[in-house]
Amino acid sequence: IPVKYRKDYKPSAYLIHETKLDFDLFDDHSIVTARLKLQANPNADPSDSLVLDGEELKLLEIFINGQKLESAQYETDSEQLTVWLDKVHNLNYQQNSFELMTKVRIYPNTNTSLEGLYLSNGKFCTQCEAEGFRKITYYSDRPDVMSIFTVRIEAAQQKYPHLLSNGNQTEHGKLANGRHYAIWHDPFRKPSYLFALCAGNYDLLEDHFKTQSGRKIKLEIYVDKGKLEQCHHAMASLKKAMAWDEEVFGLEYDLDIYMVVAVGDFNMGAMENKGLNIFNTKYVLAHSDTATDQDFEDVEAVIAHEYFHNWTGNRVTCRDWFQLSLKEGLTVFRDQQFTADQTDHAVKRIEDVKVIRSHQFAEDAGPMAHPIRPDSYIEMNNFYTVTVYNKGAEIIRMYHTLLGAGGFRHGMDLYFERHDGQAVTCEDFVCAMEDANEYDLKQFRRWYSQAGTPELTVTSEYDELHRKLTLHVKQTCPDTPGQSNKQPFHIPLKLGLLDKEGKDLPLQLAANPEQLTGDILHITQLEQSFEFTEIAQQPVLSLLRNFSAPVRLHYDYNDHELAFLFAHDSDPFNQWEAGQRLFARVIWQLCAEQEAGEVMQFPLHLVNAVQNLLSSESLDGRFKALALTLPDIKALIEEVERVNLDHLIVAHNFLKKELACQLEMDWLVHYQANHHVGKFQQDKTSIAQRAFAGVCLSYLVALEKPKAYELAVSQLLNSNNMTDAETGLKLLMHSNYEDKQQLADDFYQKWQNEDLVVNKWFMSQATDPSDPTIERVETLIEHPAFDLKNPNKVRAVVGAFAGANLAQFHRKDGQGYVFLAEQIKRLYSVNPQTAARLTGAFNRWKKFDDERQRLMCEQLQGILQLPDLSKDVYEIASKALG
Ligand code: DPP
Ligand code: ZN
Repeated sequence: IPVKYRKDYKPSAYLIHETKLDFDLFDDHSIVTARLKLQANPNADPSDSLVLDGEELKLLEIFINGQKLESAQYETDSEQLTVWLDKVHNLNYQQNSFELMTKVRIYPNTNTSLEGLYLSNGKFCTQCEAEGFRKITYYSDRPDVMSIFTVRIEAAQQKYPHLLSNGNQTEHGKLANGRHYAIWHDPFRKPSYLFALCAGNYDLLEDHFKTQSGRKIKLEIYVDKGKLEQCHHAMASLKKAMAWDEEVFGLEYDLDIYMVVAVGDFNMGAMENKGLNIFNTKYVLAHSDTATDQDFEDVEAVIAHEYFHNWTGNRVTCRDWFQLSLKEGLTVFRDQQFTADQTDHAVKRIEDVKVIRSHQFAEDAGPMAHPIRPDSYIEMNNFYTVTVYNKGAEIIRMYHTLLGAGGFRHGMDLYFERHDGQAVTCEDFVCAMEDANEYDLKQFRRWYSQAGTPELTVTSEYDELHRKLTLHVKQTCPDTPGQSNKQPFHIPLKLGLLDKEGKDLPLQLAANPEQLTGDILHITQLEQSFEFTEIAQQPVLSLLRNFSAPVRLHYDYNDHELAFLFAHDSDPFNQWEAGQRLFARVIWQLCAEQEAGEVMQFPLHLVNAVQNLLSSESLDGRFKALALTLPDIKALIEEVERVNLDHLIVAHNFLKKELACQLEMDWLVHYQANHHVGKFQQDKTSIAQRAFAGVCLSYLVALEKPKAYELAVSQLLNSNNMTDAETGLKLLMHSNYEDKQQLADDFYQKWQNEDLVVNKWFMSQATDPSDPTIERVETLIEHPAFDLKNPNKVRAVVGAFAGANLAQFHRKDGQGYVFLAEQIKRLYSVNPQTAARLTGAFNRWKKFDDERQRLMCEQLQGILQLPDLSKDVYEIASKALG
């Protein structure tokens, strides 16, 4: 199985100046005619053969400059078309441009991979990133080949009244036999991965946006019939995103029309095709009856993300797929900033860091560890990862931290000034930041090349006599597959020193003042010491404020210091962090007690800390909800070399239940004060109250008392919004409530026509930690609402089970592993991408006990034995076994 390497990059031998595509769409096949204006690339090695990518295409005709090619002049295999240009008569292919015409037949109706052109709920749509365009026509399917596209679409008018592609519609009309056509022209050069086509019968929401320069942009959202009422939030989000990008980055939209099409069958969240975004319905549709507050926030974020790609991704794109983080890390950072501005900076930061700790740290420490700019891959689709996206965004955030908002903006301006219209590299981005700010980023570049999560170990000494505080900082980074002996990173360590009242003391270094910028300490060496002067009293250290770098921090806090930070830290991220550390310490202590065969002891000092937080008048409800949530088990697992999962789960449950008991009245009082049944509102205060009330209810349900179950049942049945209903449903499904099956059945009856709600129903059952769940999940995949071909459904049942139900997935008898492997076997030829994602659930097998390790490896080996295994799944499974 071939591996692709970043170092092997070569420019394409031929450029494609113009791309004219004709689509003749029929229910059972489509004919695609491509007319490509090609020219030898002056910046590449000359070649006598033209090699184009193409997969699953039936070549019907091939012409060059109007000359029909004979079989001796070209060849096709399962991946490529090769034309021996030197065998084509009278063709001066080194000097002149020439036209290649191909006509192919494809079968969108049987395309279940959801790459290329396919049908979703009776409507045509495309997904081309990363390498799906080659399933549509023969092409140089790589991001550095950019072309002007003109697209003609023809289809039956009644069934497919809307015919959409990128850019502006220039023509449309009726044809014989009930067919019609439309022609679209995109004036911006683009790579094939940004091509899109949709054809179907949709409901359409129309609006417009006036840009800062006064241009009026048409905005259109296309959805399945009957879903119009669920589009208004997406439209409002789009307008907010457009305004934000003008305001914060001075970036205005460029075409006259911006379209979003929602489809139910989609591998990713959404796709930023030029002028024609295609979205998973999950990230467009939102109505308070069917979507939670979190769903609303997610829709807003993904709408913004894809919109922001118009500049960071489309106007400036990637030279090759190893550079993916160039557009994704940057665009995730931009959408994070946008959401923070719309909601709450601290809450958003905490949510983003939770993703890093639970998912990215795990990836960075596992068999798939890769730098944000990978050096090699077998299947590019496997590299749309939390590392490339979310750690990539953390790296961009560090520029922002180091250079300030103004410096970051200068760097962005220079980046666009230099590279608008080009396909570039991560290195080009670093250079723009460096040159715009005259800032040396030589060492900072290591964040692009070295994988693994750096560890910072900090110790401190206070010298009362000389009013000095000395910090000793050590950095290391573990070996990762193919990389050892890492060089030190440039790590911005944001910190504060708190006096007895919790106020921040002024920061001043005794020597090397350049090592401190404001409250940022520059960690650049393997070991460094810093001396802070004029520190009048022994301070409490608040380190890595706002999670200023994607690292693990080790500092030996005692309980008293953590409680102090939890109560006083002016940095809300670290305030939350202190609480999480307090909880984590208790959980590990409870594990140790089990290990030693002792009775678990609940430490009463927690009660005070939690009670203070609960009753705080100044803290936001969403912040409280996050601070009262126990650390995620996945993140905890990443804190230790190997885990006794059974003890960890027992400890986690014990702590939750003890906190529930100790503070029973408090949970109830705060629940009642924050849970409202009256008129539904979705302002910030109401959202915060729902979040807070939801956490209070989760503690009450942990009491396992009839009274508490009644509250949850009442919330589920009487709520007038999906946030409250889903919270009630989930808590009950995960409890021992005896009538929970009846509640589940009723919920399904009520919502069976809303796919996205049915997915919540699936998920709440698949994540039930109790023992009969595997058997239950076996029945769910037989349920009429389940569909193996629909990734959202697969994720809601199988993905949720394997990724978010640790107790059952890791059941001791290995049945959880068997179940997952069986689903991968059913799926790998239907949808290789989604099957590969599922396979990743085995990645952390080394964390567990010998028996679980053995059981997981057995399943991975079985997967590797499968006939015609897709390279997507092969790459994940083979790397997992190492
Ligand atoms: N659709 C994916 C995203 O927007 C890939 N570009 O991140
Ligand atoms: Zn993206």
